[in-house]
Order: sequence, then C-alpha cells, then structure tokens
Amino acid sequence: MIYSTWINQFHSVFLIFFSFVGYVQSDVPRPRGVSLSKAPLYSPTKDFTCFDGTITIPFNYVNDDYCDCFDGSDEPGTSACLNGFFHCTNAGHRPQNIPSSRVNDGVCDCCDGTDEYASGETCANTCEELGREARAEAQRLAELYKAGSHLRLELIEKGNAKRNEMAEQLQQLEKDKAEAVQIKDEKENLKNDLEAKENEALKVYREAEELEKQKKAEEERQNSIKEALEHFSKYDVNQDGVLTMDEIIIAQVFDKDNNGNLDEEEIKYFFGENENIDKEIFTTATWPLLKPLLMVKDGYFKPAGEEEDIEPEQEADAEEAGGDLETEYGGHDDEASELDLPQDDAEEHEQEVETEQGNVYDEETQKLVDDATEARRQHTDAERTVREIEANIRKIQQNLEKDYGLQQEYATLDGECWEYEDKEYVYKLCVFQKVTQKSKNGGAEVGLGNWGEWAGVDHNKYSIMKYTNGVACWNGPSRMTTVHISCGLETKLLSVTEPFRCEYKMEFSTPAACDDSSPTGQHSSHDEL
Ligand code: MAN
Repeated sequence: MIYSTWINQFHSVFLIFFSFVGYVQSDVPRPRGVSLSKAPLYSPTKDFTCFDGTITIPFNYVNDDYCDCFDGSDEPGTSACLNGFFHCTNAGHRPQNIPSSRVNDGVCDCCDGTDEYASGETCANTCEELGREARAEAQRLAELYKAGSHLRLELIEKGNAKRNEMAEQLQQLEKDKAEAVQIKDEKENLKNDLEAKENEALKVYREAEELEKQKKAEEERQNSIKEALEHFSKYDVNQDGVLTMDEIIIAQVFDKDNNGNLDEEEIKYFFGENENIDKEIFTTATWPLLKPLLMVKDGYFKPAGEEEDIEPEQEADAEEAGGDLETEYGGHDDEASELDLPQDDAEEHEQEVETEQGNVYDEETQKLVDDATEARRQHTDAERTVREIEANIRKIQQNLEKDYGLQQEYATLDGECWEYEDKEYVYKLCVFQKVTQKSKNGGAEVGLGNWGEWAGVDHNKYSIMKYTNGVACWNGPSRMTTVHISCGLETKLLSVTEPFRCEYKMEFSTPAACDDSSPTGQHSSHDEL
C-alpha cells in the first residue's frame, strides 16, 4: 500500500514537472487566440457555430473584429467581444487565457507577446526565462512535497493510532460508566435504607425534643405568671387583689417617661379602658408591657449608641422579652434586680445547641446516624465518579467528531500549540482548540477564535482552518482567525496578519499538508477554457 502511494506521488511529481513543457509540441493551424484543444471547433471548411449553440455564422466571420456570438467565441483573437478570451501558447512556459479586452491594448500580457500583434507595441518573448523559473519552482515544490509526504505518512500513521486509541478509550469509559452507575445505584439504595433507619431512630428523639420544648414553654408560662403575680402582690399595697391608681402611683414603676408623674397617656398605656387592674388583667395584659420596662430600668437596654455595652446573652433575652421596646428609657436602679431571667435563658440555649448537635444519642442511634452519614458520603463520591467519567466521555466524543483530515493526518496536531511574535503581540495557535493574542506590553490574553471548521474551497477543504467566536471587537463583531495551511517540512506558524480589523490571518506550514495527490499538491496549471 505504501508502495502504491509512492507510485501515485511519483506520477504527481511527474505531472508538476512536465505540465510546463508539454505545450510546445504541435503547430496545428488555428485562428489567432485559439488553444490547441479548441482548434477542432474552428474548421475553415465549415460554418462556425458559437460555443453556446445559439448562432451559426460563415467561417470568415471568425476574428473579423465584429462580435457575433453572445459568448464571444467568434472573436478569440480580437478585442471585439467584451466577454471573450485570447489564448496565448506561451511556448516554453504555461499557456494562458487572457480577457479579450487586453488584446492590442498596448500592454504585453502574454509572455510570448502574441496579444500585441497589431498595437505597435514590441513585446519581448520572456517565456523561456519565465518557464525556467517556473520549472525550478515546480521542481522545488515537487521535492518539498516528496520529502514532506514521508513525514505526512508518519502523521497519518500516528493520527490513525490516536483515533483508534480514542475509540478504545471511549469503549473502556463506557464500560467504566456502566460499572460506576451500578455502584452509584447500589450506594443510593444503601443510603436510602440507612436513612430510613436513621429517621426512624431519630423520630423518637425528635418527639422527645418536641415534648421537652412544650414542657419548657409551659414552665416558662408558669414562671411568667408566678413572676407577674409576685410583682402584682408587691404593688397591691392593701392586698385586696386589685391594683388601684393610688397603688400604681406609689409603685413608681409605671412612670414610663420617668418624670415623676403618671400622666393620662401612661395610665392608658397600662390600664387600657380599665379603672382598676385585677390579677387576671395584670398577668395577661399589664405584665407583658411592664416587664420590658423593668428590664430597661434594670439596665438591659441602653439608649441608642450604647448598645455595644450590652452583654450578648442580655441582648438576646431582651429581644425575647420585648423586641419592640423603645430605647429612650434610660436605666436606673430599681426593683428590677429581681429579674434574673437572662441567665436562665442562656443556659437553656446552651442545652438546646447540645441537643441539636446530636451528642446525646444513645450508642445504637449514634451508630445508625454514623452509618447513614457514611452512606451519604459514599453515594456522593459515587455520583462524582459517574459525572467525571461522563465528562471524559463527552471530551473524547467531541474529539472523535472532529475532522482530522481525509487520512487523519491532522489528528496528532490537536491540542498542540505554536507561537508567532511580531513587534506588538505574541500570537498562539492551539490547533483544533483556539487562537490567542497577547500584547507584549502586558494585559490579558485576547481570544481570537475557537475551533470552528475547515473552510478551504475548490476541492481543497483542508487548506484553511477557521477559528470563530473570539473576544468581541470594540464596537464590532467577535474576533476570528483563518489559518492558511501549506506544505512544509516543519510544523510552524509562518506569519500572522490582521488584514481587516479583528480578522486575523495565519500562515501555517506542516508536513500534514504535503499531499501531492491533492489538486494543490499537483499545482495544476491547466488554464484552458
Ligand atoms: C486590540 C488587538 C488588535 C485589534 C484591536 C481592536 O488592540 O486585539 O488586534 O485590532 O484590539 O480594537
């Protein structure tokens, strides 16, 4: 197989070399400006039919300097038809077809000078010299392609191996994934089982906690009533079970604004519509209003700006006792020292935290909690493993979907990066990935495009790579880059330009492009119409 490729390559090289000399041969009589291949269409013994088949004219109308055919085919040797072509034989070099308008226009277009036969312009025949140069260039290219094609074969081999390896990896990963999913499902079942047991065991604790809470709430309620009644009894000087206005005045504590008087507003605040207050009203309505006031007087609240002096637990208790309390009530020492609520509350809080931390489960329950925790951890790990495998699968699938050339010759370049520096920037091409630009004066890398597609034309799709969707250009579209690929013995970035603002053009050479069986490889110079 390698041998037959070489035969092909030799054939191609042969074509490149001799396509420049093959035209010297015959001197078949033909009208001026007609190529050898089209000569049979111009027979002096017959009428001439335009190439488009629309009109037939006597043969002596051909090249009579009057355009008869719509396609210009009757005037190959004059400038009469706007759309005609003049063929120069250019013996010694490449034949050429030039637009009819250039015939006898005073400019030498054909290297054999035949286009200026009546303009008076003397054209030197430079075909031999040009042909020599072209043949030398063709020879150079043929040798380059020959040498490059060795390297290209290696790239093809490695590219195929890489692709096969990726396909194998994918298969393996699919297997790994199936196993990982199974493990994950098992872990999930185990987790669900253990969580059910854990829940069951904790239910008892939660219920007990709930009961405890209710009990505490009831205790607090009772304490509050007790406390209220103690205060009631203290203010009810004559102990008749009713607080009167006189008694309230004596008690002093109802003087909200501390001005030494009980005004109407203060009386209304505590008494509402009642004239006297019995124990029931005191406990349910008056005490909740009075207690925060006592706490203020006891120093649990300070005027604005002095809050930082409040001990944290006092603050918490104060909030609980009456969050909407206004702070302008300055503290002064009073009977409020009897209120030792804050300390109790703090202890209670500590106890709750301890319960919530779960340090108090019995051994069996604790084991169930630990088992469930471990099962949760293992399930999370198993889920992560599946996700990681899936990410790898996606990556390999994306690579396998990439077009690495007809024979995978570009596969090994995937992910490889090459740099090019000009005065201002360092450019980086990471093949099949992205293109970036970094200013030499510092600053972040600017994306000039991500791998998009092959964009070569004329049967040579693999001559241009397109990288699109780079960083948006200021006031313009996203940056993009085209990478023009040519055959070279070394893989490297040859040049970077910016022909249009934010549209970059890179010249990149690689042996992967040294395919002399492709149209470019043969450097076809057949330009006959
Ligand atoms: C930066 C570079 C240039 C580009 C301008 C557009 O300076 O990316 O290549 O032309 O931005 O504003």
